[in-house]
Amino acid sequence: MTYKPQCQTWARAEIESSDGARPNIVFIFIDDLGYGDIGAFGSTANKTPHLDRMAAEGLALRQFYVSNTNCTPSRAALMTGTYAHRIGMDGDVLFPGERRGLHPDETTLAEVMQAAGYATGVFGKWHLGDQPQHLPLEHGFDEYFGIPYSNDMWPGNLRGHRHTKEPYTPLPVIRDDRVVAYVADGADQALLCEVVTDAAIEFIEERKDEPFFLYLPHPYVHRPRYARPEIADRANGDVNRAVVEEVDDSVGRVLDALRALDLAERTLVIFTSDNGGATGMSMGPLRGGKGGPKYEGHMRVPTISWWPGTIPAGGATDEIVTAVDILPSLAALVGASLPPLPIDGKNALEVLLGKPNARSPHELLFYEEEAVRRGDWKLVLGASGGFELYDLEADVGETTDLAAARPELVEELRTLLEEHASEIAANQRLAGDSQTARPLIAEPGDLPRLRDRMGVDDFEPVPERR
Ligand SMILES: [Ca+2]
Repeated sequence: MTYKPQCQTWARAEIESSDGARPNIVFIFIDDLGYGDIGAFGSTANKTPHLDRMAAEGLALRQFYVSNTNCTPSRAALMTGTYAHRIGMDGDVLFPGERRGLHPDETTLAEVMQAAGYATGVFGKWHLGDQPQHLPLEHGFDEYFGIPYSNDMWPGNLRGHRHTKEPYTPLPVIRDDRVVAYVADGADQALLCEVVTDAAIEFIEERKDEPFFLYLPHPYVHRPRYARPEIADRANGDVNRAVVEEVDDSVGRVLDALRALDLAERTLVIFTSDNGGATGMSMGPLRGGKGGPKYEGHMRVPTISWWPGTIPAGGATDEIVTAVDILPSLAALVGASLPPLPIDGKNALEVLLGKPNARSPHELLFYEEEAVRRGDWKLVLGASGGFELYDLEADVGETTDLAAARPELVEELRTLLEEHASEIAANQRLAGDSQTARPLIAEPGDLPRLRDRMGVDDFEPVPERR
């Protein structure tokens, strides 16, 4: 990998759509999907024709990394272009009624887009704080529909709250800033992919005449997994496969909606996952999965960018792009200002758009504060409890630890990692803190079940086999 300095913001004329309009942006963020779970990234188990077509018409980013190995910090980094640790959003995920949330002084990608005149909508799982001051409408989104945190934080989780062991309060479904329904059971869980897709498409249709930023963070394929019978049947009863294929359906519906409205050539769509695959998912050739030491499978995620007429069809790149680069890259795309507080991401727009000879803006890649990559060399605080050294060019599966053979390189990379951790520790900012925090709903009360709100009849969902 050759290092080149970050490119400057592009002149507006270079990034306009062919008809001169500013491009729309759609960012699809799957929960816990692994590197090897879609056909375009080598899956033979899952049928993902829409994602395969998206890759055939767009660009596969084979070395795209999220910044963290679980939901809350990964989303915080994506939304702010800043390492989660720097802004108090690292560590464990947020739980219902928690005081912590994204600080109001942080600038989100949605606020960047809003300031540039974009309509903004988020449909799906937020997970950056469930208190009123932490919800999406307080962070730059005009519209929101979805669940405020993970779908396993509900009374159906009989183990209770991970820390307090208390039973969970009902899982709310929120429209804008109001709770409008709740996820009552497995049947409601089985509708979560479709319901957020419906809301996203409605947003596209309503906002088709203005530039829009659509963020679609799917609650799927996070456990628990349930499927409607017809979708489970299509996947031979394999619910892990069924939920991936339903995500593929969702992508197909979104791209079809853009085509039908004649917006395909003026819309950049990016598809990726928030962290490595959870149990039942595949990392392909990579080691690891959700959580745990920072092996490639924990943080390298299947990523596709698509913009017919602008991104050349059928390409692939091995240039490194990270989730914190999305904010500055999209700000450059639309000619927006960067946040006033320092961010960590760099402009990787040329790589995202598949420009010939585009280069990664990263000389070093940090995997939280536990691993660092320079070129193809990677030092990781591994499962052994000590530092392990891998040559990713020869050994992408991180099977052969070369630390003992290259002590001087280990020391050099370790120093870089320590400097990185020290710099963040010296420049930390606070998370938001709600002193009146409590769960959004204590009981369902008069709220409808999700399927009642959607007008769907009762059905028997198919659960994941344990
Ligand atoms: Ca996740």
